Amino acid sequence: MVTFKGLVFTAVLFAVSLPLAAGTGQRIRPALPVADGACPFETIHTGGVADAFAAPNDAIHPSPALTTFLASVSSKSYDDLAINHYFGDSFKLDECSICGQLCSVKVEIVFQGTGGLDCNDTLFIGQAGGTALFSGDLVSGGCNANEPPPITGRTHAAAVDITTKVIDIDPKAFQDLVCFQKYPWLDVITQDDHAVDSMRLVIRH
Ligand SMILES: [Ca+2]
Ligand SMILES: [Ca+2]
Repeated sequence: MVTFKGLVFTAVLFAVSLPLAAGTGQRIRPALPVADGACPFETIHTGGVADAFAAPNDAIHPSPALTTFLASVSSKSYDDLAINHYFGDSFKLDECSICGQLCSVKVEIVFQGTGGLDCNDTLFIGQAGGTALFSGDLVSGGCNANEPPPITGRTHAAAVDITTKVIDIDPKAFQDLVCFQKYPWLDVITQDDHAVDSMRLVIRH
């Protein structure tokens, strides 16, 4: 019998060969069985490459709504260390993994401060210009938090512990928002003094 831990290990080995989703730059691991009777499958969408901010910068593939928003502000892609810029990217969703039984929905963001006033940065998960499923501090505790010093370059980034933030999204709220939409997307926006290395959306269904 395959264990959940075994599947996580398999996913790491498999990550380099994930297929590209049609019309997007994100990679989606095919739904794999997991040891959970209620939700026997796990689908993972990825954005960017988990490469410790290595060059070249990973491209974003924003939804139409997020594209409109990013055009109205100073914005940047993955791995870009610029301060005072918004980062945004989108997951293009598959109704097969969002409209049936859902047990958990998680967004994982790998990021690091890059200077400026990074302690007050914010995170939005939802649909740009519309409903938020999460809206709050990117750095838990805000400016009272003991955030690691900002990274100053790609070489420096490889030498520090990079932060991974995991946001648990309420499965029902997620489903109410995106299921049965004609072109469902989930947008992620950070503001404004961090670099984002990569993201994952993990759906248990
Ligand atoms: Ca800031
Ligand atoms: Ca990256």
